[in-house]
Amino acid sequence: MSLQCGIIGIANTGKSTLFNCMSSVKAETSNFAFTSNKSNIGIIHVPDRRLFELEKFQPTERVVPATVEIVDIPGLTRGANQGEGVGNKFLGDIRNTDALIHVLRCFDDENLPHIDGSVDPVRDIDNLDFELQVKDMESVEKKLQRLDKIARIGDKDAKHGMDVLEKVKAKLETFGNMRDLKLEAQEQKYINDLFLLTAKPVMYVCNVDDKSAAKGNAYVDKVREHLKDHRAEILVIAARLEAEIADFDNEEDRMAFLDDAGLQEPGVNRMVRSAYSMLNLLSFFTVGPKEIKAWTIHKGMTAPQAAGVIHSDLERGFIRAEVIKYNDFIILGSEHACKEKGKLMIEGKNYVVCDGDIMHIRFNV
Ligand SMILES: Nc1nc2c(ncn2[C@@H]2O[C@H](COP(=O)(O)OP(=O)(O)OP(=O)(O)O)[C@@H](O)[C@H]2O)c(=O)[nH]1
Ligand SMILES: [Mg+2]
Repeated sequence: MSLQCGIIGIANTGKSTLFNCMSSVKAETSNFAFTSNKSNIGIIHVPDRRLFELEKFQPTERVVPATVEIVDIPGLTRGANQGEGVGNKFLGDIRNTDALIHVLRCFDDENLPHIDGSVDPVRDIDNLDFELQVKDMESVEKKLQRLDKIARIGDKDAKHGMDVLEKVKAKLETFGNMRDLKLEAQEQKYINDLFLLTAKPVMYVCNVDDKSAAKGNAYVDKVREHLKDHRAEILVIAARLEAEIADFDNEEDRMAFLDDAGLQEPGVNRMVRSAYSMLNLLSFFTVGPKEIKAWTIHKGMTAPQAAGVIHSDLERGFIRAEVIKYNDFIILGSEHACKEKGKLMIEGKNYVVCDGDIMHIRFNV
């Protein structure tokens, strides 16, 4: 279930700073544009309070959270599509990701000049989108030429493909992103192989000054206004503050610090959870004295498929799943109590696993 979420944005918006708050692998941060010259990959724990709630009722040797892979990609700039800055190479790194976290500079800092001269997150969104659109356009043009050749020798299917690609082209030419173009399933198949950059799901992180961590600021308002017709998620995070929070070893100090900033939890926790859900992932749990563990599956997976994530034998020899809903377990306090109250469900091969299901797989191989 190795899905990747890429952190993108123009130079110096705080991408690496955010990445470092989450990852034990550390990325280089600096206030010079284009100092970063490689992407950093980190396996990040998905914060899930429920795991620790479960532990209160079932003492265990270890608690294992779900993980997600996050890539910190160096800043893009105008002209990246032509290899400006270090851009070109990184467009390739973006292609390999499954979803994007777009970090926007929404803070003033005289000591940190913006590469385009002023702080304007809406302009930055448009600039970055444009770079990706140009790149997608290249992919589309190439495929159009290919299909044109086959269409000329009478291939009807190629003609259908060309019609779809022309639609895509029109979208990109008007500065649109593919994620906003609704295609039928039979149209989608003509572009799946292109892995278009502007088709990837995206969420926006507004990196604000410390004081605006809880409520946002005027830059954030502009971003919200600009994106109001898109269903994109917008998070407000103060990256520098997050870095200080991440530095505390002591949980009490951390809580006090968060409280001062008007926050209930670190913003990066929200960010990782949103990324997880944007990737269409969810967690089910296994709960026992050896281990309480969150397992990652795609939304829509059935009980045998989910069992296969634990071990292929469990899928092959799947007999049934015993399922307790997280809330029932927390309210009733034990598997035994859930059974007595009829809250332990016996589910078969077609059961679609829900987020928070506590599962016990019966199998035979
Ligand atoms: N004032 C202020 N400075 C910040 C904030 N977040 C990051 N910075 C500073 O901005 C500079 C760039 O931060 P990075 O995290 O390296 O930015 P980046 O987006 O990874 O930059 P590139 O990789 O070069 O694109 C560093 O000097 C950070 O200390 C913030 O919230 N407020
Ligand atoms: Mg960086």
